[in-house]
Amino acid sequence: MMHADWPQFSSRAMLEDEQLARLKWSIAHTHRNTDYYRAKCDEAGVAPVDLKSPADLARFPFTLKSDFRANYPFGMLAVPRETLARIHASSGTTGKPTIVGYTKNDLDLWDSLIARCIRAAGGRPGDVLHNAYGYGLFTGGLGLHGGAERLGCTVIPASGGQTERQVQLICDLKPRIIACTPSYLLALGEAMERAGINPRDTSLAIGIHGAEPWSEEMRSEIEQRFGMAALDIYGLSEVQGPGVAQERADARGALTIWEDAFYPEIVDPQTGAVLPDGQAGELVLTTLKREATPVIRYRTGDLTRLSPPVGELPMRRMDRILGRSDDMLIVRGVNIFPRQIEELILSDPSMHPHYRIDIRREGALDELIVTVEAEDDACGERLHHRMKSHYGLSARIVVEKPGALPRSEGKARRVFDHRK
Ligand code: DLL
Repeated sequence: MMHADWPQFSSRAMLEDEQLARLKWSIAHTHRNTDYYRAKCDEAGVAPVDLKSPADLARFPFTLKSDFRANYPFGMLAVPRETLARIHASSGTTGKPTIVGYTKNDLDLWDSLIARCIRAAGGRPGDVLHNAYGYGLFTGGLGLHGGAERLGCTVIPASGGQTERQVQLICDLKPRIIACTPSYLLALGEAMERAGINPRDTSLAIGIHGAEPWSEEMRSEIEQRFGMAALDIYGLSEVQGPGVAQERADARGALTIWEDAFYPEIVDPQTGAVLPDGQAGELVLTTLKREATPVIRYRTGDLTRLSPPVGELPMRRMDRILGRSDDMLIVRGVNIFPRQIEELILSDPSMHPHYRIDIRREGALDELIVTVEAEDDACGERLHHRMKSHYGLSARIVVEKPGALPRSEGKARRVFDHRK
């Protein structure tokens, strides 16, 4: 079934024509209406007329998270403040939040992209969608909400928290779709089990999960435990919020980037050089349609790889996020992403899917401590061994009783680097 928000591009060439026109518009709009980006362009000696093909984009300066901070609160706006319909903000770890603005058109675009995401995940008009992403300044709640209404779903705006009550609502209102972080879904599953409900017996058939990294092993765990399809949704506040890319039910394993709204590049995280499709690096995004806070070549910090379109849509795909360039842990000279540790934990059925990673400096040496949950201690030795043989890392494994680690209501915080 076709939906009005579904991409209308029948060929790659048609999409690329549209992208080039949109790139020209977005660069000119940002250059004309923001001081910070015009100054960056002047310094780099480029102007909007220099963009003749998408390859020319590489000559334009990057936009960084620090630009949002330096221009707090309204310096990133390319439209008069009076024309904003809404503001979202991401808290960030230090200092001032990142402010993102939306005009009415930006909200309309966002709704249509989220409607596509839900459609691509297998949702359809008339479905009940339980939305447990946090409502408020975070983009997850209101972002999914608007798009779900746009598609014609019945939305339950549950937000995060009050987990027992959410379980009750799920049992009574029988949603077919649930949207929340993968870690909060696990917390909901445990609450169901505590209430004597097998998550497989609920009405849930589709999960739309993102906002934090989650491994393929975590996906299998969720799909088995809930007896539903769990699909990946990606996005970030600076560029819009959720709905930049979505894993389609008919093309699992990578996420389709809505390339008519966002132009993706992959760059070497160290040098910033553009890498060819297929090579892993940092995702850089340029907004093609956003009015209020357009961004040109925004450095997401997220590591992935672009792959060719598959199936009916001519849009490229990206691998599920491996991690962030600033998430990578360097422990005694070994580079490792938290997600790689998660893979080992989740592939051992005796360990529960909750963990915490601590890194401390003891004298001159880094100590890596991985805390897991299991019924008995024996798995600790196994994990220690596998950490050593897979990654050459000797970790101290602490085995706690199930339920000992705190559960998240939104984005899980699992890594604590005490060296910083
Ligand atoms: O997390 C937007 C969002 C809401 C995405 C709901 C999906 C669902 P921020 O709070 O700005 O925005 O955080 C953005 O979260 O740069 C990634 O590092 C991470 N992230 C988001 N989606 C995924 C995903 C929202 N599917 C940051 N897989 C991004 C891995 C993700 N990491």
